[in-house]
Amino acid sequence: MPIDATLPYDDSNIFARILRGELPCRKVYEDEHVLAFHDINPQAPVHILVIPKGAYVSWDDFSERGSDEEIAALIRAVGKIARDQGLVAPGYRVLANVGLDSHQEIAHLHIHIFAGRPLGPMLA
Ligand code: DGP
Repeated sequence: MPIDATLPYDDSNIFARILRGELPCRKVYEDEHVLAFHDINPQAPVHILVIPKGAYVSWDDFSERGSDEEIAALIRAVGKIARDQGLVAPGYRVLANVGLDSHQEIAHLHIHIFAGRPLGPMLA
């Protein structure tokens, strides 16, 4: 079920549980502000989720309340992960769903990195 991105942060969501170590993940990258791991239901040969360690519902919430340091860390991490995974030359897609119409399902900001096959034109 898609979530309403205007609701307050609820730390019972799956990614908060992964951050607390209560659920496993296949980790790709971690630093002070960021964790990245493979998506459990990949939509492409490479499908990585990059999340801030701070408690943010969505890109909207993060862009408003996140510190400049956290925002820089997340954006730099996405670029670094893509470079480290060798995705720049073949190409990759970065996507963040926000709220109901986008079908955001987990109420903790996550950036999708898709790669590993031609991804086709952007969805409307
Ligand atoms: P979105 O629709 O943007 O909220 O994407 C949520 C993604 O999260 C979806 O691609 C599947 C993934 N996902 C859901 N539950 C888990 C989980 O427990 N572990 C991992 N690694 N990914 C999950």
